[in-house]
Amino acid sequence: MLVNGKWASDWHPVQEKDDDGRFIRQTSSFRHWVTPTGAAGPTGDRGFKAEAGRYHLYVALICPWASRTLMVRKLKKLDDVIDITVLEPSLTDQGWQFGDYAGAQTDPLLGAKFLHEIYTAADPTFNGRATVPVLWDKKRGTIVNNESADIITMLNSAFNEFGNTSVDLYPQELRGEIDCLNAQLYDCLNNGVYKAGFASTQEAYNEAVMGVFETLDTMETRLSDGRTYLFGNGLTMSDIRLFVTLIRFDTAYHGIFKCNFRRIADYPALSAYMTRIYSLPGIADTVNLDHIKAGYYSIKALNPTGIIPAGPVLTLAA
Ligand SMILES: N[C@@H](CCC(=O)N[C@@H](CS)C(=O)NCC(=O)O)C(=O)O
Repeated sequence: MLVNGKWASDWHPVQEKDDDGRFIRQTSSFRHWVTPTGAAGPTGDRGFKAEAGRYHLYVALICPWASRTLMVRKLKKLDDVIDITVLEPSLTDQGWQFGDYAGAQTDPLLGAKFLHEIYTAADPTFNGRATVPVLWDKKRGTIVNNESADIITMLNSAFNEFGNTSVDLYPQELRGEIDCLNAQLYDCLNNGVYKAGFASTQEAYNEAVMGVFETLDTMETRLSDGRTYLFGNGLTMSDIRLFVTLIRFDTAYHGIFKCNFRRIADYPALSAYMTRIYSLPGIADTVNLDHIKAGYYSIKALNPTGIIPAGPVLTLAA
Protein backbone atom coordinates (compact mmCIF):
# COMPACT_ATOMS: atom_id res chain seq x y z
CA MET A 1 0.00 0.00 0.00
CA LEU A 2 0.96 3.65 -0.30
CA VAL A 3 2.12 5.59 2.74
CA ASN A 4 2.54 9.29 2.11
CA GLY A 5 2.72 8.57 -1.59
CA LYS A 6 5.49 5.92 -1.31
CA TRP A 7 4.96 2.21 -1.96
CA ALA A 8 5.49 0.86 1.54
CA SER A 9 5.48 -2.92 1.59
CA ASP A 10 4.91 -6.02 -0.48
CA TRP A 11 1.30 -6.33 -1.51
CA HIS A 12 -0.81 -8.44 0.80
CA PRO A 13 -4.48 -9.21 0.20
CA VAL A 14 -5.67 -8.94 3.76
CA GLN A 15 -6.30 -5.31 4.25
CA GLU A 16 -7.45 -5.17 7.82
CA LYS A 17 -9.09 -7.61 10.20
CA ASP A 18 -11.04 -7.37 13.40
CA ASP A 19 -10.17 -9.12 16.68
CA ASP A 20 -12.01 -12.27 15.58
CA GLY A 21 -10.16 -12.63 12.27
CA ARG A 22 -12.85 -11.09 10.08
CA PHE A 23 -11.67 -9.43 6.86
CA ILE A 24 -12.39 -5.67 6.68
CA ARG A 25 -12.37 -3.84 3.35
CA GLN A 26 -10.79 -0.41 3.10
CA THR A 27 -13.16 2.45 2.42
CA SER A 28 -12.59 4.35 -0.83
CA SER A 29 -10.83 7.73 -0.79
CA PHE A 30 -11.69 9.70 -3.91
CA ARG A 31 -15.39 10.51 -3.83
CA HIS A 32 -16.04 13.29 -6.34
CA TRP A 33 -19.00 12.94 -8.72
CA VAL A 34 -19.39 13.53 -12.43
CA THR A 35 -22.71 15.32 -12.95
CA PRO A 36 -24.50 16.60 -16.10
CA THR A 37 -23.72 20.24 -15.27
CA GLY A 38 -20.54 19.90 -13.24
CA ALA A 39 -22.39 20.75 -10.02
CA ALA A 40 -21.14 18.96 -6.91
CA GLY A 41 -22.55 15.49 -6.25
CA PRO A 42 -23.44 13.96 -2.88
CA THR A 43 -19.75 14.07 -1.85
CA GLY A 44 -16.56 15.75 -3.03
CA ASP A 45 -15.86 18.79 -5.19
CA ARG A 46 -17.73 20.40 -8.07
CA GLY A 47 -16.30 20.77 -11.56
CA PHE A 48 -16.57 17.27 -12.99
CA LYS A 49 -19.01 17.82 -15.85
CA ALA A 50 -20.10 14.87 -18.00
CA GLU A 51 -18.23 15.23 -21.29
CA ALA A 52 -17.46 12.73 -24.03
CA GLY A 53 -13.81 11.64 -24.05
CA ARG A 54 -12.92 13.39 -20.78
CA TYR A 55 -12.96 10.43 -18.39
CA HIS A 56 -11.04 7.15 -18.35
CA LEU A 57 -11.67 3.96 -16.41
CA TYR A 58 -8.81 1.83 -15.10
CA VAL A 59 -10.03 -1.70 -14.44
CA ALA A 60 -8.94 -5.28 -13.86
CA LEU A 61 -11.13 -8.02 -15.30
CA ILE A 62 -10.58 -10.27 -12.29
CA CYS A 63 -12.26 -7.68 -10.09
CA PRO A 64 -16.02 -7.80 -9.50
CA TRP A 65 -16.12 -4.14 -8.42
CA ALA A 66 -14.39 -3.01 -11.59
CA SER A 67 -16.51 -5.33 -13.73
CA ARG A 68 -19.71 -3.79 -12.54
CA THR A 69 -18.53 -0.42 -13.88
CA LEU A 70 -17.78 -2.10 -17.23
CA MET A 71 -21.25 -3.64 -17.31
CA VAL A 72 -22.99 -0.32 -16.73
CA ARG A 73 -20.74 1.36 -19.32
CA LYS A 74 -21.85 -1.28 -21.86
CA LEU A 75 -25.54 -1.19 -20.98
CA LYS A 76 -25.60 2.60 -21.17
CA LYS A 77 -23.70 2.45 -24.49
CA LEU A 78 -20.89 4.66 -23.24
CA ASP A 79 -18.05 2.80 -25.00
CA ASP A 80 -17.22 5.81 -27.15
CA VAL A 81 -17.67 8.27 -24.32
CA ILE A 82 -15.48 6.73 -21.61
CA ASP A 83 -12.41 4.78 -22.65
CA ILE A 84 -10.82 2.08 -20.51
CA THR A 85 -7.49 0.45 -19.71
CA VAL A 86 -7.35 -3.14 -18.47
CA LEU A 87 -4.60 -4.03 -16.00
CA GLU A 88 -2.90 -7.43 -15.87
CA PRO A 89 -4.79 -10.03 -13.81
CA SER A 90 -2.03 -11.07 -11.43
CA LEU A 91 -1.22 -9.02 -8.39
CA THR A 92 2.48 -8.21 -8.10
CA ASP A 93 4.44 -7.16 -5.02
CA GLN A 94 3.49 -3.63 -6.04
CA GLY A 95 -0.17 -4.38 -6.63
CA TRP A 96 -1.85 -4.02 -10.03
CA GLN A 97 0.44 -3.75 -13.03
CA PHE A 98 -0.03 -2.55 -16.61
CA GLY A 99 1.39 -4.78 -19.33
CA ASP A 100 1.03 -7.06 -22.28
CA TYR A 101 -0.68 -10.11 -20.75
CA ALA A 102 -3.37 -11.19 -23.26
CA GLY A 103 -6.35 -8.90 -22.80
CA ALA A 104 -4.40 -6.34 -20.73
CA GLN A 105 -2.86 -3.05 -21.80
CA THR A 106 -0.12 -0.56 -21.07
CA ASP A 107 -1.11 2.80 -19.61
CA PRO A 108 -1.99 5.16 -22.47
CA LEU A 109 -2.32 8.28 -20.34
CA LEU A 110 0.61 8.53 -17.95
CA GLY A 111 2.82 5.64 -19.05
CA ALA A 112 2.62 4.19 -15.53
CA LYS A 113 3.92 0.71 -14.79
CA PHE A 114 1.79 0.17 -11.69
CA LEU A 115 -1.66 1.41 -10.71
CA HIS A 116 -0.27 3.00 -7.56
CA GLU A 117 1.42 5.58 -9.82
CA ILE A 118 -2.02 6.75 -10.94
CA TYR A 119 -2.91 7.31 -7.30
CA THR A 120 0.23 9.31 -6.58
CA ALA A 121 -0.29 11.31 -9.78
CA ALA A 122 -3.63 12.38 -8.30
CA ASP A 123 -2.31 12.83 -4.78
CA PRO A 124 1.48 12.71 -4.22
CA THR A 125 0.94 11.99 -0.52
CA PHE A 126 -1.81 9.39 -0.90
CA ASN A 127 -2.22 6.91 1.96
CA GLY A 128 -3.97 3.62 1.34
CA ARG A 129 -4.39 0.82 -1.13
CA ALA A 130 -4.33 1.33 -4.88
CA THR A 131 -7.57 -0.38 -5.87
CA VAL A 132 -9.49 -0.78 -9.11
CA PRO A 133 -11.73 0.61 -10.48
CA VAL A 134 -10.41 4.15 -10.87
CA LEU A 135 -12.29 6.87 -12.75
CA TRP A 136 -9.67 9.32 -14.03
CA ASP A 137 -10.30 12.84 -15.29
CA LYS A 138 -7.94 13.61 -18.19
CA LYS A 139 -8.80 17.31 -18.10
CA ARG A 140 -7.90 17.95 -14.47
CA GLY A 141 -5.36 15.13 -14.26
CA THR A 142 -6.83 13.58 -11.17
CA ILE A 143 -8.92 10.71 -9.84
CA VAL A 144 -12.61 11.55 -9.73
CA ASN A 145 -13.70 8.50 -7.81
CA ASN A 146 -12.40 5.05 -6.84
CA GLU A 147 -15.61 3.62 -5.40
CA SER A 148 -17.45 1.41 -7.85
CA ALA A 149 -20.80 1.91 -6.11
CA ASP A 150 -20.52 5.64 -6.87
CA ILE A 151 -19.13 5.09 -10.36
CA ILE A 152 -22.01 2.84 -11.45
CA THR A 153 -24.52 5.33 -10.10
CA MET A 154 -22.96 8.20 -12.08
CA LEU A 155 -22.59 6.13 -15.27
CA ASN A 156 -26.28 5.31 -15.00
CA SER A 157 -27.47 8.88 -14.63
CA ALA A 158 -24.84 11.55 -15.38
CA PHE A 159 -24.05 10.73 -19.01
CA ASN A 160 -27.57 10.59 -20.43
CA GLU A 161 -26.70 13.31 -22.95
CA PHE A 162 -24.38 10.81 -24.62
CA GLY A 163 -25.56 7.34 -23.66
CA ASN A 164 -28.59 5.11 -23.85
CA THR A 165 -31.42 6.81 -21.97
CA SER A 166 -33.76 3.88 -22.49
CA VAL A 167 -31.85 1.97 -19.81
CA ASP A 168 -32.28 3.07 -16.20
CA LEU A 169 -30.76 0.61 -13.77
CA TYR A 170 -31.84 2.58 -10.72
CA PRO A 171 -35.46 3.64 -11.32
CA GLN A 172 -36.83 6.10 -8.80
CA GLU A 173 -39.76 3.93 -7.74
CA LEU A 174 -37.54 0.94 -6.89
CA ARG A 175 -34.64 2.74 -5.21
CA GLY A 176 -35.63 1.82 -1.65
CA GLU A 177 -35.97 -1.87 -2.47
CA ILE A 178 -32.84 -1.90 -4.63
CA ASP A 179 -30.77 -0.28 -1.85
CA CYS A 180 -32.09 -2.78 0.66
CA LEU A 181 -31.29 -5.80 -1.53
CA ASN A 182 -27.90 -4.33 -2.49
CA ALA A 183 -26.92 -4.04 1.16
CA GLN A 184 -27.65 -7.73 1.70
CA LEU A 185 -25.92 -8.75 -1.54
CA TYR A 186 -22.84 -6.71 -0.66
CA ASP A 187 -22.43 -7.89 2.87
CA CYS A 188 -23.24 -11.57 2.48
CA LEU A 189 -22.28 -12.30 -1.10
CA ASN A 190 -20.14 -9.78 -3.04
CA ASN A 191 -17.96 -9.11 -0.03
CA GLY A 192 -19.06 -12.30 1.74
CA VAL A 193 -16.94 -14.49 -0.54
CA TYR A 194 -13.90 -12.32 0.30
CA LYS A 195 -14.73 -12.58 4.00
CA ALA A 196 -14.75 -16.38 3.63
CA GLY A 197 -11.57 -16.44 1.54
CA PHE A 198 -9.56 -14.10 3.74
CA ALA A 199 -10.90 -15.20 7.12
CA SER A 200 -8.09 -15.91 9.52
CA THR A 201 -10.12 -17.90 12.05
CA GLN A 202 -12.44 -20.89 11.57
CA GLU A 203 -15.27 -18.96 13.20
CA ALA A 204 -14.95 -16.01 10.84
CA TYR A 205 -14.87 -18.39 7.87
CA ASN A 206 -17.92 -20.35 9.09
CA GLU A 207 -19.91 -17.17 9.59
CA ALA A 208 -19.00 -15.82 6.15
CA VAL A 209 -19.51 -19.02 4.17
CA MET A 210 -22.91 -19.55 5.78
CA GLY A 211 -23.95 -16.04 4.71
CA VAL A 212 -22.78 -16.74 1.15
CA PHE A 213 -24.90 -19.87 0.75
CA GLU A 214 -27.93 -18.52 2.60
CA THR A 215 -27.92 -15.61 0.16
CA LEU A 216 -27.49 -17.84 -2.89
CA ASP A 217 -30.35 -20.05 -1.65
CA THR A 218 -32.57 -16.99 -1.16
CA MET A 219 -31.76 -15.67 -4.64
CA GLU A 220 -32.43 -19.10 -6.17
CA THR A 221 -35.87 -19.17 -4.53
CA ARG A 222 -36.58 -15.59 -5.62
CA LEU A 223 -35.74 -16.38 -9.25
CA SER A 224 -37.57 -19.71 -9.25
CA ASP A 225 -40.97 -18.05 -9.82
CA GLY A 226 -39.94 -17.49 -13.43
CA ARG A 227 -39.09 -13.79 -13.24
CA THR A 228 -36.44 -12.57 -15.65
CA TYR A 229 -34.48 -10.38 -13.23
CA LEU A 230 -34.48 -9.80 -9.48
CA PHE A 231 -37.18 -7.12 -9.69
CA GLY A 232 -39.16 -8.61 -12.58
CA ASN A 233 -38.74 -7.66 -16.21
CA GLY A 234 -36.35 -4.76 -15.84
CA LEU A 235 -32.64 -5.17 -15.21
CA THR A 236 -31.47 -3.14 -12.19
CA MET A 237 -28.31 -2.35 -10.24
CA SER A 238 -29.05 -5.36 -8.03
CA ASP A 239 -28.73 -7.68 -11.04
CA ILE A 240 -25.39 -6.14 -11.95
CA ARG A 241 -24.16 -6.69 -8.41
CA LEU A 242 -25.38 -10.28 -8.23
CA PHE A 243 -24.06 -11.19 -11.69
CA VAL A 244 -20.44 -10.16 -11.06
CA THR A 245 -20.20 -12.57 -8.13
CA LEU A 246 -22.08 -15.41 -9.84
CA ILE A 247 -19.85 -15.34 -12.92
CA ARG A 248 -16.70 -15.65 -10.78
CA PHE A 249 -18.07 -18.22 -8.40
CA ASP A 250 -17.39 -21.64 -9.92
CA THR A 251 -14.09 -20.54 -11.47
CA ALA A 252 -12.62 -18.81 -8.44
CA TYR A 253 -14.58 -18.53 -5.20
CA HIS A 254 -15.56 -22.20 -5.04
CA GLY A 255 -11.87 -23.16 -4.98
CA ILE A 256 -9.57 -20.41 -3.77
CA PHE A 257 -12.06 -18.83 -1.32
CA LYS A 258 -13.32 -22.22 -0.02
CA CYS A 259 -16.95 -21.41 -0.89
CA ASN A 260 -17.49 -25.00 -1.88
CA PHE A 261 -20.76 -26.07 -0.38
CA ARG A 262 -22.40 -25.82 -3.80
CA ARG A 263 -21.52 -24.44 -7.25
CA ILE A 264 -23.67 -22.01 -9.23
CA ALA A 265 -24.04 -24.89 -11.71
CA ASP A 266 -25.98 -26.69 -8.95
CA TYR A 267 -28.59 -23.91 -8.80
CA PRO A 268 -30.89 -24.17 -11.88
CA ALA A 269 -32.55 -20.75 -11.60
CA LEU A 270 -29.34 -18.89 -10.78
CA SER A 271 -27.50 -20.64 -13.64
CA ALA A 272 -30.18 -19.70 -16.16
CA TYR A 273 -30.26 -16.12 -14.83
CA MET A 274 -26.48 -15.81 -15.05
CA THR A 275 -26.52 -17.02 -18.68
CA ARG A 276 -29.38 -14.64 -19.49
CA ILE A 277 -27.39 -11.63 -18.28
CA TYR A 278 -24.18 -12.90 -19.89
CA SER A 279 -26.06 -13.03 -23.21
CA LEU A 280 -27.13 -9.36 -23.11
CA PRO A 281 -25.36 -7.29 -25.79
CA GLY A 282 -21.84 -6.33 -24.73
CA ILE A 283 -21.80 -8.15 -21.39
CA ALA A 284 -19.64 -11.07 -22.59
CA ASP A 285 -16.95 -8.46 -23.36
CA THR A 286 -16.79 -7.60 -19.66
CA VAL A 287 -16.11 -11.20 -18.61
CA ASN A 288 -12.72 -12.85 -19.00
CA LEU A 289 -12.54 -16.22 -17.26
CA ASP A 290 -8.83 -16.51 -17.94
CA HIS A 291 -8.16 -13.24 -16.10
CA ILE A 292 -10.50 -14.31 -13.31
CA LYS A 293 -8.78 -17.65 -12.80
CA ALA A 294 -5.22 -16.37 -13.23
CA GLY A 295 -5.93 -13.39 -11.00
CA TYR A 296 -7.49 -15.08 -8.00
CA TYR A 297 -5.03 -17.98 -8.08
CA SER A 298 -2.14 -15.47 -8.12
CA ILE A 299 -2.96 -14.42 -4.56
CA LYS A 300 0.16 -15.79 -2.90
CA ALA A 301 -1.24 -15.61 0.62
CA LEU A 302 -3.88 -18.15 -0.41
CA ASN A 303 -1.96 -20.06 -3.08
CA PRO A 304 1.81 -19.94 -2.43
CA THR A 305 2.76 -22.18 -5.38
CA GLY A 306 0.77 -20.09 -7.83
CA ILE A 307 -0.51 -23.23 -9.52
CA ILE A 308 -3.64 -22.54 -11.52
CA PRO A 309 -6.16 -25.40 -11.50
CA ALA A 310 -7.18 -26.98 -14.80
CA GLY A 311 -10.90 -26.92 -14.11
CA PRO A 312 -13.69 -26.30 -13.88
CA VAL A 313 -14.74 -26.52 -17.50
CA LEU A 314 -17.33 -23.83 -17.96
CA THR A 315 -19.69 -23.42 -20.85
CA LEU A 316 -20.89 -19.88 -21.20
CA ALA A 317 -23.16 -19.48 -24.18
CA ALA A 318 -23.57 -15.88 -25.24
N1 LIG B 1 -14.75 -0.23 -2.62
C1 LIG B 1 -13.99 -0.50 -3.72
C2 LIG B 1 -13.28 -1.83 -3.58
C3 LIG B 1 -12.40 -2.11 -4.74
C4 LIG B 1 -11.41 -3.25 -4.44
O1 LIG B 1 -11.25 -3.69 -3.30
N2 LIG B 1 -10.75 -3.72 -5.50
C5 LIG B 1 -9.77 -4.77 -5.34
C6 LIG B 1 -9.81 -5.74 -6.50
S1 LIG B 1 -11.18 -6.80 -6.52
C7 LIG B 1 -8.38 -4.17 -5.37
O2 LIG B 1 -8.09 -3.35 -6.23
N3 LIG B 1 -7.51 -4.62 -4.48
C8 LIG B 1 -6.14 -4.19 -4.45
C9 LIG B 1 -5.70 -3.91 -3.04
O3 LIG B 1 -6.50 -4.04 -2.13
O4 LIG B 1 -4.53 -3.55 -2.87
C10 LIG B 1 -14.92 -0.49 -4.92
O5 LIG B 1 -15.95 -1.16 -4.90
O6 LIG B 1 -14.62 0.22 -5.86
